[in-house]
Amino acid sequence: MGRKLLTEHINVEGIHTFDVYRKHGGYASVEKALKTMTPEEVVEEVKASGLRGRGGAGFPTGMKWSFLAKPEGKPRYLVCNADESEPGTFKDRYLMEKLPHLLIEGMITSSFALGARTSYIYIRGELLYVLRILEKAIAEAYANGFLGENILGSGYSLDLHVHPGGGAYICGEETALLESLEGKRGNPRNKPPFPAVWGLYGCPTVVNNVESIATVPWIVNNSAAEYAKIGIGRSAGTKLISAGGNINKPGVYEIELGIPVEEFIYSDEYCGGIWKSRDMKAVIAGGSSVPILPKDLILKTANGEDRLMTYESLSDGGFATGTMLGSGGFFVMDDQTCIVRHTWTLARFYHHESCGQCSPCREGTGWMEKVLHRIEHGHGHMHDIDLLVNVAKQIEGNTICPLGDAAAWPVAAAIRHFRDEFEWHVKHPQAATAPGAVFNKA
Ligand code: L3W
Ligand code: SF4
Repeated sequence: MGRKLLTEHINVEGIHTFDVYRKHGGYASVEKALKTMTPEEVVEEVKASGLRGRGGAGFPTGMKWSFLAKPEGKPRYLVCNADESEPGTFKDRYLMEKLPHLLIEGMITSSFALGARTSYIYIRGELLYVLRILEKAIAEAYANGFLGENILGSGYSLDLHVHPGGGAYICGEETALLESLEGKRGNPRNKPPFPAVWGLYGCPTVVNNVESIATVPWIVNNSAAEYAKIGIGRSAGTKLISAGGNINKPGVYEIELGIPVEEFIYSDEYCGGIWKSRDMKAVIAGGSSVPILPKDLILKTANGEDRLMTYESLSDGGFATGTMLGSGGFFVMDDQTCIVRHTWTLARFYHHESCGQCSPCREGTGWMEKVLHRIEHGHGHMHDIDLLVNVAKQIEGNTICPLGDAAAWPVAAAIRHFRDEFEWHVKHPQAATAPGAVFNKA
């Protein structure tokens, strides 16, 4: 059994309540940090742990914290990005629903480290029931002296608010989130300046994912050195993986970074293999925004070694032969899955969610969706396949925020690895559009 740093107590009855959480060691990091450490020492500890952002980009958390500007007379903010909307990703929802106090504890300890006096959890609007759970837990934390004025007599004060989004995927992008939190339309800003310099209301702000913040208590309680021992190299610690698709045991798993992908998919401790004893066709390893890989490439790296569940191993060889750990949305497809239909569905999603600010994304996502629709529905031409590759290339790297890349990569990767499936749809429109029809190489 791998180590569980976040989810060790997740199934304890009543763990969502303050009393039970406290009995299981909850809020110890707040006591330790506020009573025995300086904010700078907490930042240094997180930096030394090697923790990387768990929202998708994997940016070192402690480094982001140390970039936070400290101008005279301006407040600093910590904002938790709980706008989990990435298709295939549902680990933050699980964590907040089951362990709301873990996130609140992480918010207090992290806010102390950053010198924030007001902090926010921006939660996906559709997760209204989780918002209620968090609000109740926050009220308990206030009632027990862990939030509000002069926490534990330390002289440090913090107010924590939960704010629901309005249902737009783009508000998971950190600067769109900040715009939305300010009450405006959630349009991403140009970066730089990064939020660490110009964030909420023009003030220095750290935006961190739920899982990243929930990891801070363990690091403060057990030390950076202990955390860095878990995992492999620059992929330290554990990671929550949302496992879905055609597997026997879908769910959220906390894994030690570094286990082989094959073990994750086929062992009974995790996904339990492919359902109905079918063969595996492909995997999206890090949420819908990352390149899809066929079976042989998800199990082995470009050098023929076992591919591991780490940031480095999953991206080995670049996008030609690798993918990304991303947000940890691990989606497995069996041999009965139609890649063309799957790609069209994703393209439809990104087109719908594009905010429309930049033309390569606004127009390009629409074109990709239309062309994929006609291939999937039996009206495609052979040149449409290269047209898709071309449009994806025009989007990639030419947009304000990563949504453009996120829309382009899955299309480009699907064609790179499954071109024969797209060609089959064009050559055999009637067969391809028959209900349940799937191209099968064999
Ligand atoms: C200060 C600098 N701060 C970078 C900060 C930056 C941000 C973080 C990472 O996209 C990815 C995206 C999705 N001074 C800095 C600096 N920072 N340089 O570091 O920044 P960046 O631009 O690499 O990424 P991002 O904009 O945060 C996130 C991918 O994640 N993804 C999406 C997941 C979606 C969810 C969801 O629904 N909630 O998780 C999945 O793979 O495509 O590539 O904080 O400010 N010099
Ligand atoms: Fe909006 Fe797309 Fe441009 Fe991002 S890339 S700012 S979603 S139009």
